Amino acid sequence: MKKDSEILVSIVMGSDSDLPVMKEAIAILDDFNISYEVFLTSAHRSPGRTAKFAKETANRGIKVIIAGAGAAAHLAGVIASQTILPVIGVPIDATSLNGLDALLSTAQMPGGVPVAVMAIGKAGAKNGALMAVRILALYNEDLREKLNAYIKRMAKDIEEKQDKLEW
Ligand code: RP5
Repeated sequence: MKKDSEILVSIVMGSDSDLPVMKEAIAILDDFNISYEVFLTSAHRSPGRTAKFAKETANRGIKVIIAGAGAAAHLAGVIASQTILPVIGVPIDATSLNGLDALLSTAQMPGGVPVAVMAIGKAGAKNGALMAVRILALYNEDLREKLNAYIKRMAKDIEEKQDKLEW
């Protein structure tokens, strides 16, 4: 268990059913060796716990929050309304609307309370973590090098796939 002062990113989820999607974010933070916590709270089912978490994050040394939620997803927005930390929202495809509900609920914030919204589902969770890495890399040379290496590796992967492509 990491001490609070060592945790840079908080991954928050509205339900344990969001974990399979949010594992994409966890994998990226592991890759970049960034310390994180995973916190379960719901804007609707546990509003008091969510408010307490949001108000305490900045004082705990957390730098970025990634909030994943599905359905009428208010988690990222409610957290953003109670902290000055950057909040990245990940809409999760949890209902028969396939995440469109969560996308709109997360993105359509009123002016004054920003949430950086990613794509629906696993790509969004992965990009949420990569966005957190980019924010942290602003003040960290080592992370900048890792990010550049990650981007080069993606391009190389495409070239290698081209070489193996059969049609
Ligand atoms: C949201 O409702 C959660 O973030 C989850 O995506 C969705 C469904 O939750 P469960 O009914 O699976 O717990 O608040």
